[in-house]
Amino acid sequence: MIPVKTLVLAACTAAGLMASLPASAQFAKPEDAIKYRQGAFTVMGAHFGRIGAMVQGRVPYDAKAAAENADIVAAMAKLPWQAFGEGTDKGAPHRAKPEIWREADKVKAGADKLVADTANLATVAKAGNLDQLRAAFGTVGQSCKACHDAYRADRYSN
Ligand code: ASC
Repeated sequence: MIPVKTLVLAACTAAGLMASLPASAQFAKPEDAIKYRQGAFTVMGAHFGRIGAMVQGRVPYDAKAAAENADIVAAMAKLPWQAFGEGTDKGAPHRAKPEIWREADKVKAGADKLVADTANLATVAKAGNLDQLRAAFGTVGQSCKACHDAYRADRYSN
């Protein structure tokens, strides 16, 4: 048996090393990166969709709920990009086209635009005006779509 103290020390050392690595390297294996970015997109989409239901009149406008959802969207928008590192095109089924690893500048520009647009969505949502929220929602939706059109495949890889 390995003493618990040794295990704890090893775990802390590993965690410390991970923390000092660049964000792109903070995944033990490609599958972890793929699941991480898919998780961020899934959560982002779920909360963006709740705002969509309000701006499209499918559920009543609730300013507080909209602001909470927008904060989550803005937080999630920052996360997926670090998980598209080299070697993360294989390891689990996904829908990222190979171009995403070849067009780093364009992808970065799209990611930066999404981060800016979702930050604006969160700011606007706090102001409590449905028409402004609808406009900011539309801008974010265009950002989502631009990258999906360019970089999201119709089918999952395997
Ligand atoms: C959503 C969602 C997306 C975007 C996109 C906008 O609600 O889940 O991926 O909007 O469809 O074009």
